[in-house]
Amino acid sequence: METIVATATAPVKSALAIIRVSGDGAFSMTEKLLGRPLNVAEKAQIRHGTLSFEGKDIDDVVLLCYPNPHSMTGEDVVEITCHGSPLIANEIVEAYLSLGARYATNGEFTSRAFYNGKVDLVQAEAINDLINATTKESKNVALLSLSGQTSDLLKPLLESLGEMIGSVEVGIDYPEYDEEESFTVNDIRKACATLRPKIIALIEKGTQSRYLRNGIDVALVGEPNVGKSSLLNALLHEDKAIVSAIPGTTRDVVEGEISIKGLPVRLHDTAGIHDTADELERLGVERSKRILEKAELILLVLDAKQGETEGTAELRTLLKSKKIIEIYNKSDLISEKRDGFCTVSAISGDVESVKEAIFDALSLSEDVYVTPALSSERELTLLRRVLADLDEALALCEDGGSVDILAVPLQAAYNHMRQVLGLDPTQDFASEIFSRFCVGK
Ligand SMILES: Nc1nc2c(ncn2[C@@H]2O[C@H](COP(=O)(O)OP(=O)(O)OP(=O)(O)O)[C@@H](O)[C@H]2O)c(=O)[nH]1
Ligand SMILES: [Mg+2]
Repeated sequence: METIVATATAPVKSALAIIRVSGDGAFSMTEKLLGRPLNVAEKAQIRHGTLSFEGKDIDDVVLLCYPNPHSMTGEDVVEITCHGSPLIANEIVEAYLSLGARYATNGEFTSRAFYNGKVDLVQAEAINDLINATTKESKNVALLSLSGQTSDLLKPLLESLGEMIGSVEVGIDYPEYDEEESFTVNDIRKACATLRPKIIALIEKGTQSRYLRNGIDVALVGEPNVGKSSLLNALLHEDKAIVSAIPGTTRDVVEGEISIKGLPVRLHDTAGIHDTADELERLGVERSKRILEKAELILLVLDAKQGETEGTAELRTLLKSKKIIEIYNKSDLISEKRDGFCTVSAISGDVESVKEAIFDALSLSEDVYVTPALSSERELTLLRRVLADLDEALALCEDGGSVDILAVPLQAAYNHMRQVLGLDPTQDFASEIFSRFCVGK
């Protein structure tokens, strides 16, 4: 394979930097820069020395040499640890480029690992999740996927579907042969009916885990002056959004992120939604409406003293397809709390119940933190297709379809399941995934 090179650490001053080289020329190029043979045996070896190019020393480095196939990519790999100056790291990369290596594209190290069978697609995606995780809990779940535990959820289902298809095909190809062994329509119906709830459970678990992995967008919405920005600031413990007694203070969407029991929650404070002749305010209201579309959860803020207003009723109609939590703010101005509502005082910082309400609204099960799940959009889309294929097979069973007609949706379900693991790697979907990685991964 062509030799690729990239810096694996961020281009900032630090104690150390790491450069990664992978491919057929990884060892020979390194030997040229080191001025002596690496003598890499069967297992990973450590070397140290000075790298120089065209008669000039670049840096004293430590080299980790991994011979194929015992490396991350499955190819010969050298990881160079140098002093952490971006200038040194660049010089080393340039030296390899001059010797014929090519700069790695986004995610190319991981994609080589995938194509060389070192990781499946679920594990490859987990590498990206692990690095991008913003809470300890989402990092832990990514680690489970990387270890292969997530892929293992699917493998037994894939096997049983594979067996079913195998025997359906025997029945089609050799109708006269061993009738005992081949599946009848009734057997297929039973097998699909057993598989179906398992796929549904995987989708449900994945959807929940997705919240943990990607976080959720929560919009603070309400009439002007009810205290949306004050609530944002109280939740963030930060004086982020401007607060004033003048209605229409917030024009732009103000954002901040908090972690609620490890769930990354992105809060979006919006302009008070109402009809206004003020051009700037109107633009703010439009922007707020766009945020409402993408938010998974809405905090509909009301002024506890004012209570229900016409504007709030209109907002509720506008948001009827959304999950809403109603928050009565300014509880310090009323003498009695409203039962059954989330009543808070942003000004006094008493907003813990809002965090609890956000968490409860998602009904996350406890095990979402500790068990693996197929939770990327790609994985969930494919699982939904598997479910649709099984439903089609079941519908054909009901219609009295023959075994050979049933083979079509069963094969489709099988292929979609294999695609989750990347077992039929086609350039298209795999390369789309790796393009989301950064260079050096
Ligand atoms: N007494 C009391 N006043 C509050 C509370 N929260 C906010 N306020 C006051 O209400 C006024 C409006 O607060 P903001 O946070 O700017 O309200 P908003 O909903 O963001 O307003 P717009 O951005 O104009 O839509 C300010 O004077 C705040 O000090 C509260 O819990 N109690
Ligand atoms: Mg505001």
